[in-house]
Amino acid sequence: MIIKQVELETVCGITSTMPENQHPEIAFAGKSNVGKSSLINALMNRKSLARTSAQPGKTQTVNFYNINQEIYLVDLPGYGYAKVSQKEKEKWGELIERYLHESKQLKAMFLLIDIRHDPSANDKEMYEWVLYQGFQPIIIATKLDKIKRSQVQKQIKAIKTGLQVQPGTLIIPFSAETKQGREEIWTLMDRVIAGEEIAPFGLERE
Ligand SMILES: Nc1nc2c(ncn2[C@@H]2O[C@H](COP(=O)(O)OP(=O)(O)OP(=O)(O)O)[C@@H](O)[C@H]2O)c(=O)[nH]1
Ligand SMILES: [Mg+2]
Repeated sequence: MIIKQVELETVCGITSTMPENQHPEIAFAGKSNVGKSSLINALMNRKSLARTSAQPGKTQTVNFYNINQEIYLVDLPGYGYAKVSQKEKEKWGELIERYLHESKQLKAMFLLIDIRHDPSANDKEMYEWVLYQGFQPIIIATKLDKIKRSQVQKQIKAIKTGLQVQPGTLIIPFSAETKQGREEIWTLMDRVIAGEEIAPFGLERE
């Protein structure tokens, strides 16, 4: 896709009503600090439209980025950030859950996992929960520039094993620094825009 126009169109907090968008949505989930907002910037060719931070817990709302009036990238709050209260964690969890339940345009979910680390219990929970919601998430292994090339296959295997991914699950290594993986992710998103299912659905959506 040639990006002509991008805009942060809607920001939803815990008390907001979700928008009833008319174009396909693609959502990005993952633990705090994994690189969701950085990936969204890279996909949009913007340096800082999606706010990023070295401090975890930067994105605390569901943010809808409209590209060319054709597609929405949806930046979700991160989970698993130790420093917020249990109550706050529950609120963010509810926000993500409400988005997944209420969106009528959500066509694909990307789940981001830091390529340097084995998936956490929270990652596993999120993966299973997304499956349960009827999506087979595409995994993006982030921060590819932070490991040696010789470690990549081993870490991808660790992610596969750690999450116990469904057969056929795509895992795409990506770096927001070098932009490696960007084209592959856009190819998938273009197929979503064209109305194709980009991953086999393990379960029917409710
Ligand atoms: N080296 C490197 N750093 C990255 C990469 N992606 C993100 N970062 C850094 O990791 C930190 C967190 O990135 P964000 O994009 O804000 O992460 P997030 O998942 O949106 O975090 P929350 O909004 O807190 O959930 C920032 O300091 C980024 O610059 C990457 O591919 N390579
Ligand atoms: Mg963020």
